[in-house]
Amino acid sequence: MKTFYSEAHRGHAGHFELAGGRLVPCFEKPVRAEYVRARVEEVGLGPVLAPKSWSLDAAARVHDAGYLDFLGRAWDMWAAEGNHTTALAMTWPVRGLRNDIVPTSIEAMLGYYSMDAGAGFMPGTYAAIRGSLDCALTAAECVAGGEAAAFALCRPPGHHAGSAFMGGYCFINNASVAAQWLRDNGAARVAILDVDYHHGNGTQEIFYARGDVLVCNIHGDPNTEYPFFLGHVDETGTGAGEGANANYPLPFGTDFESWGAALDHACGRIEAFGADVVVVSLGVDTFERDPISHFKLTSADYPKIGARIAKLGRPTLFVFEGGYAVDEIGINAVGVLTGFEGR
Ligand code: SP5
Ligand code: ZN
Repeated sequence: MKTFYSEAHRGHAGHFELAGGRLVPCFEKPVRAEYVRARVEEVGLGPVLAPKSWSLDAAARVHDAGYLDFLGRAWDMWAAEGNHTTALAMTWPVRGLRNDIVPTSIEAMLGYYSMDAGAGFMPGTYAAIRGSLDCALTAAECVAGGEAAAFALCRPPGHHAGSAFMGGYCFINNASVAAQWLRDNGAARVAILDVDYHHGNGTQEIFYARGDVLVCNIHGDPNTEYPFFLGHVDETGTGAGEGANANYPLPFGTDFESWGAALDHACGRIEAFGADVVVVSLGVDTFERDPISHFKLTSADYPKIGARIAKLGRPTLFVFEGGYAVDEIGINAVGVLTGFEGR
């Protein structure tokens, strides 16, 4: 299968993030995409191609216009105030504060348009966001054009980004934009299967009231794991979307036996739904040695994930999300893809 990769991701290189009350080096760093790309080449998965350039029209189908505008201006506004390092939010409009007035200063806008302090802006961040989006859309176009599968090697990732907020290293929800683009270009029913360790709260929010896009998430139990405030089993969709959202929260220490049973169940849902195309939010932070996660999948398990998804027999778009055990990230992510191809 083809891989789409944009060099622009390299300019999104934050220095630090807040974790455990300290500033620590960013887990989400450029070398992640480089290792995955190197592994794609090493195993001969297929060509690694630069994506086409896309306008924001497709993104605007799932994201708020003011939010997209903010993404394009955030770094310049931050730098204009004399800042030189990562732009991070620190104040949020939680319960009891007003969120009906879009603020005008960069410090306020960072909080207004984010769910946490986990998505920082650097000078090259916006170009990286656009390059990541371009990868998702160009790969979606391949799948819509009749290819069995394509891999969008997106960085930054996307699944925590909601219609009007960033967070968890994510800015534009690449998988959601691609899913909507597939809906707008011939697919009547789309399934999103999110196998990243963290619940894809942004994806769930975007499609929660929609019956034409099934969202299935297998993830760490939100009672104890980021993003904490979404991802419980009782979230099954609303209105026309009732029954079109499925969450599989699993406890710390989950191994492939239990994780694979959840995957099997989710695949059953996708079959019953009758998806025309499957979008996989492919995070590999389920790995036993991931530095920020608590599942116990091994490198030998990833090809089995791909093989199970292939059994669905549907055109499949893989969109890269998380995974922070940098040494193994290529083996694990590409393991899913080679497993899908049956080799
Ligand atoms: C796309 C994706 O996987 N985003 C994940 C965002 C996770 N943000 C919370 C990170 C918490 C890190 N805790 C570090 C503990 C290290 N011992
Ligand atoms: Zn994750």
